[in-house]
Amino acid sequence: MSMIKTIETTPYAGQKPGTSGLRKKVTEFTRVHYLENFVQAIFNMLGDCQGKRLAVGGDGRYYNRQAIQIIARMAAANGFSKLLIGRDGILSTPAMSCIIRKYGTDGGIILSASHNPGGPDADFGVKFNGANGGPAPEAVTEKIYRHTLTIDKYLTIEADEIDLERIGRSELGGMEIEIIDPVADYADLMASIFDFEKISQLLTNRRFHMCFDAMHAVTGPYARTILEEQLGAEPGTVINGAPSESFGGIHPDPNLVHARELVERMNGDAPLAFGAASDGDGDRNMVLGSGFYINPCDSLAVLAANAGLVPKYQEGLAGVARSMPTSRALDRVARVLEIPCYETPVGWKYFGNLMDADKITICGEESFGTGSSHVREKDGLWAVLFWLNIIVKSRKPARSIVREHWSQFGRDYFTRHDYEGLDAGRAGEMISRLREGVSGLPGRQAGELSIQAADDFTYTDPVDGSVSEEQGVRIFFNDGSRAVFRLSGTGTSNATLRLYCDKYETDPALLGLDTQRMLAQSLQAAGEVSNMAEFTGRTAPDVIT
Ligand code: VG1
Ligand code: CO
Repeated sequence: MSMIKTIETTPYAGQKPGTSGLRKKVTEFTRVHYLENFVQAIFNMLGDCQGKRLAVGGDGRYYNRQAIQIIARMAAANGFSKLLIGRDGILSTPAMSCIIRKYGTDGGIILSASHNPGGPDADFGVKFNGANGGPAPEAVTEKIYRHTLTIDKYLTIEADEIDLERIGRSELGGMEIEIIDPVADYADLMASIFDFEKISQLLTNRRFHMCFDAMHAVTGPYARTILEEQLGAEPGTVINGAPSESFGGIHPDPNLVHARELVERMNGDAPLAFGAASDGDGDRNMVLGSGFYINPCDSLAVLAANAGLVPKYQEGLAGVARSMPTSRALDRVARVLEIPCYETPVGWKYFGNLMDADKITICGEESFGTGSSHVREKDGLWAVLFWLNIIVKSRKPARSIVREHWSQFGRDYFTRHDYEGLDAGRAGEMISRLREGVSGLPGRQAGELSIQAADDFTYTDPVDGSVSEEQGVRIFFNDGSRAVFRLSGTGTSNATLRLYCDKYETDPALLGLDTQRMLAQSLQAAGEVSNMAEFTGRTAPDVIT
């Protein structure tokens, strides 16, 4: 048994987990004891770690492997009995959730900054998931944070590096290490949910061509195994499929701007039938029909409406949920299905309790995230397989599925405008002003519209009663449209302001129009009410989705 070493340390300010774990620049994470402090704070939050088992893995970005070596030595010193690690240090976020649940570990540590870029000058992140496989709820991240403020020592051992490449068991300072295939368990789970036989018929049909853009990130090995090897899609269906430490120098963010190669293949003279992309850690998805962009809010609603076509969900859904800024398209489906629809704050951690209590089966966010109770994370590849399952069973192309959905339920036009790199003080002030004045907004005129209702979103968890306040300012206009303001909690420099806007239309003549035009009036009104131009110094957003 190796000697346990107690290393003295002092707290770092700012180790407060945001929407999804602690995200910082690599240059910050590699400061002396920085990562160690945060990891020890997680262990201190867990209490007595003797005999506990943990899963560890990440999205393959720069510093992933080094971080795993550090965490393994610290886990051994803290008394853990076993560590499950994905081969090469790889585990997508949904695969991690699957592993925790399948092997019943006491939790898992995910090394990822999701869609944020990777590399020595880019971003890194650490997220703790609990025994249910889901992101730690607010009460837990708060405890971890409090430990980071008082930390004065951490435990580690002196030991050789563990070999991350070879599947199998070994030992480190009295703790068992098991290197596992990162894909196999996840692939088995997918096969138990969807109609693989039917999907395979579709993917081997010579007239159906699709493309999956893994964006040089973690989903590559998963998509290649499942789509190409198991379901028989032609080789080359998965592009950018080898995870790289810097994600090939791009943002592994599945949207129309960053997934350029995919977007080109979906448009032009000979567009493919179906396209999809996933993000750095594999939990997000963007899906595209032939020359047709599918908004994530619509995608979520379509999946819920057609869940009966998927073997796992054919008995029906317990309920559904969406994050507050996500359009209300899902609510309309829930009403028809006569199931409850919950509205939660932004971030996947709020869905966990609802799933654990069997209140919901499917949920999602406007930020390209959809998932179900098969794990406790959003799941990119799951959403893609869901779409393929619907396409083959309904015998309709993606575009027709969405168009018919709009004719049946009406269309919720939705957009998000991001203002990036803002001065944090000014952006914070803008939100506080809105918040303070929110009760005076109803009745006020804004541009061409008038305000009917406004509030600062507060969520009371229906399962444990915990209350989350200040989750975004909502403004409801007299034409039924809605605007939401909030600040991002995942950035690593300055502030990002998000303005979300949606509007419902049922007139058949108004279902296929341009989103920005349809929402222009509401966006204008929202800008006026918030004095956005004055606070941000900007006249246009940096990113529109
Ligand atoms: C963003 C999205 C949110 C998502 C979060 C983590 O958070 O808006 O919906 O849950 O990223 O996704 P924020 O606070 O920046 O708006 V991921 O794929 O980074 O784990
Ligand atoms: Co992600």
